[in-house]
Amino acid sequence: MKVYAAANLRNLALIGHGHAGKTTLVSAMLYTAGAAPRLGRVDDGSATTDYDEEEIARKMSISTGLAFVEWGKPDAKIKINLLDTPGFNMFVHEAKMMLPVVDAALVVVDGVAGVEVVTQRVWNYCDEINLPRMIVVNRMDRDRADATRALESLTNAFGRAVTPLQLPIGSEKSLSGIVDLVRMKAYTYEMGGNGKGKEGPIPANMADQAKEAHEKLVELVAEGKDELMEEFFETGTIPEEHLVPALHEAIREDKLFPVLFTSGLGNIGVDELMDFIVDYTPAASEHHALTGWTAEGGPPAERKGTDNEPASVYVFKTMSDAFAGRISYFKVFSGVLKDDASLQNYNRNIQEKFAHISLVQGKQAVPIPELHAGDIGAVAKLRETLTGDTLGDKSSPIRYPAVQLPEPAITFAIEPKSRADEDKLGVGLHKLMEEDAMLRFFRDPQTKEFLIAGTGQQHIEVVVSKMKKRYHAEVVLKAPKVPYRETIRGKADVQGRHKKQTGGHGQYGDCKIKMEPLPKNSEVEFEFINDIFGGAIPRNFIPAVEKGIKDAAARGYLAGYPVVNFRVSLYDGSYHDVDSNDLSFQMAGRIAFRKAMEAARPTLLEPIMNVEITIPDEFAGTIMGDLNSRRGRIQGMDNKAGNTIVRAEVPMAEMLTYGADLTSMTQGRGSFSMEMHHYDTVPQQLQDKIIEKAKAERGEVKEEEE
Ligand SMILES: Nc1nc2c(ncn2[C@@H]2O[C@H](COP(=O)(O)OP(=O)(O)OP(=O)(O)O)[C@@H](O)[C@H]2O)c(=O)[nH]1
Ligand SMILES: [Mg+2]
Repeated sequence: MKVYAAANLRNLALIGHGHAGKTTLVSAMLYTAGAAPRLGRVDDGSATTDYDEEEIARKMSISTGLAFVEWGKPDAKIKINLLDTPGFNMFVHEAKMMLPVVDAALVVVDGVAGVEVVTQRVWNYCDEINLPRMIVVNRMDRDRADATRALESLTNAFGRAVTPLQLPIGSEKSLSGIVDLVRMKAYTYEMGGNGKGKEGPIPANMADQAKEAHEKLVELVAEGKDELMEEFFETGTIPEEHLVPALHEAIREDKLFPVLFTSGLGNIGVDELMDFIVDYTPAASEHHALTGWTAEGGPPAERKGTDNEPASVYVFKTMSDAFAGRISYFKVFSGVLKDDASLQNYNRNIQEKFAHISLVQGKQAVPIPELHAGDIGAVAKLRETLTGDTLGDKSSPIRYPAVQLPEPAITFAIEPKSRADEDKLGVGLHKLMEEDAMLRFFRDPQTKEFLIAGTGQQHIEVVVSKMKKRYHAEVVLKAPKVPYRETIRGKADVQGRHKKQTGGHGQYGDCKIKMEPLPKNSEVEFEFINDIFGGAIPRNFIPAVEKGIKDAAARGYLAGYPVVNFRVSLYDGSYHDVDSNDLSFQMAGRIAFRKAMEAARPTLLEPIMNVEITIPDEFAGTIMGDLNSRRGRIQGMDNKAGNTIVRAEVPMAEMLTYGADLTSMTQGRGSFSMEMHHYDTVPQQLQDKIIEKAKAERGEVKEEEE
C-alpha cells in the first residue's frame, strides 16, 4: 500500500439526514475507483461502511464507518479518506465527533426531500468550526426528485453561497448524466453501470441554462478578486486554469458551497464527484493550524500539521471488537508515525505501542508501514487510550480539545434478567461506553437503581441488543424511578425525648430543636447549628443528635424520599449521668426530627427538566399541546429552516417515555434533549397519590416512638 503525504490526501466526512444515501455513495465511490469488486448495497447488508450486525439488521448507519479510495491520474494519485457518519438523529453526534479530523464535509441531501432536520443540524456543526463543505444532492433517480426545488431549499437554508457546479441531465428514472458547469462538458452514464462517465457536448436543450449557470458561477468566484474581475469584464469569462484554483480557494474559505448531483445507487456522477473532491476540496496540507494546550490548564500549543514537526496523534473513535479487542482510530495531526512506534499518551501519562498500524476499509485493516501528517489510520490493543486522547513525542506534549457533546436525553433503569447476566452487565456496558460517547451507566445514589442514559429509545435498544449478542447478557429495561425529594414550608419548635428503663442500664436522651426552611438557593441541603449553652447536653453527645436527624432525613417523612433544604438548631435538652449514651441521643434526634416535620408543613419536590425539542414546523401545534398536558411550561420558541425549536420546563415524571412518544407523534422526525434544571413543589393532588403509593409499598409500617 502506497504511503501518501498531506498534499495528496483529502479527508472527508459524509454527513446529512438519515437515508440521504451517504453509505451508498461511499460504496459507489469504492466500486468506481476499483477498491471494491461490486457496488455494495445497504439493503442487502453488503455496504462496506455498514458492516456491524446492528447496522445490517436496521439498514442504517449507527456508528461512523471508514473507507478510502485512490483516485486521479496514475502518476498523480490522491488518497481520499471517507468517514461515513450516521444521519439518524439519535446517532448524529458521531458526525460532530468526526469533524475535527477532516478537511471538508460532503453534505449529502436527498433529491426529493431537500434540506431536512438533520441537514440543518450537521450544517450548524460545520459552521461552529468553519469547515469547508461540498453539497451532494443524491438519489436524483427517484420519483419526484427535483434539482430546482432541492437547490431552492438549500439556498433558503444556507444562503446564496450555495452554488451549483453541475446540472443533472434527464430526471427521475431517466436521469442519464450531469453537466460540469466549470469545464462546460457533459458526462453520460449507464444506470447501474461502472460509474465511468462518457464525455460529450452539453445537450442542445440545456445549452442556455448551462451558460447562464456558468456565468453566475464565474461571477461569484470573481467577486472580491480584482484580477479575476478585470479578466471577467474584459473577456466575458475566466479561463479554466484561473477558475479552478479560485474556486478551490473560495470553497476552502467557506465563501462558496458547491452543489453536485448524483445517484449513488445508479452510480451516476460518482467519478465526477471524486474528480471534484480532488480538485476543489482542501488537501490535508491546507488544514488550518491545530491548537491545543501542552497540558490540562497549561499554556497553549500549536502544530501546523507538517511531517517535520514532532508527532501528534488524536484518537477520534474507539471500537471494541470481539477478536481484536480495542481498536483506536486516529488522525496523525503532525509528524510521521512509523509502525511499532511508542507514543506518550498526554492525557493519561503512559506510553502506548502502535503495533501493526493500518488503514481502514470498512471492517478490514490494510497494513501500512507509516502514516504521514494528515492521514487517518487505526491500531489495535492500546492499553488505556480512549476517544479524545492525544498521543505523541514525549518531549513535545500537546493536547487537542475534545468535542463537546450534549447531555443524554433519556434514562432507563436497567436490570439483569438473571444472576448470570448480572456479572456480564457491568463488563459489557463499560466496553460499550468506550465506543459510544453518548452512553452513560451509573447508579442513582437515591433510588439505588442502575441507570443507563442515551440519546433516545432506539439508541438504548441498540445497546441492549449489543449486550445480548456481543456480551451474552440479557437485561430488562424499566422506566427509572423519579428521584422525588421532601422539604418543609414552615417552622417548628419541638422536643424529642428517648427514655427506656429496662432492668439495669437505661437509655436517656432529650433534645429541643428548632427547624426552618433554608433560603431557596442555599448551597447546602441541610444545616445543623449547635445553640446549646451551659451544657444542657454534654458536648460529646451533640454529634449524635445531628446524626439521628440526618439519618431520619435520609429516610424521608412523607413518602420515603430524602428531606432537603432545612436548617435545625439544637438549643436545649437534658441528660442523665448514667443512662445517656450516643445511641440514646441519636434516637432523641430522630424523634425530634419526625415531630418537627409534622409541624413544619412538609411537602414533596420533583425534578424539573430543561427540555429542547426540534420538530418540523407542521408538528409544532401538536407538540405544544402535548407539552401542556405534561404540565410543561414553554420557555421559548425558534424557527430555523422549516424547523421549530421549542424550549420548555417539564417535570421529569411526565417525560419518562417521551422518546417513544415524540417518535410516534412526529413519525420519527423530531428529536429532543433534556437535562435536570431544578426541583419544584409537586401539585397537591399528585402529592397525595405519590404518598399513598409509597405507603402501600412500605406496607404501612409506622415507627412508634417516645
Ligand atoms: N433510488 C435511489 N436510492 C438510493 C440512492 N442512494 C441510496 N439509496 C437508497 O436509500 C436508502 C438509504 O441509503 P443509505 O446509503 O443507507 O443512506 P444513509 O445516508 O447512509 O443513511 P443513514 O446511515 O441512516 O444516515 C437505501 O435503501 C439505499 O439503497 C440513490 O441514489 N437512488
Ligand atoms: Mg449510512
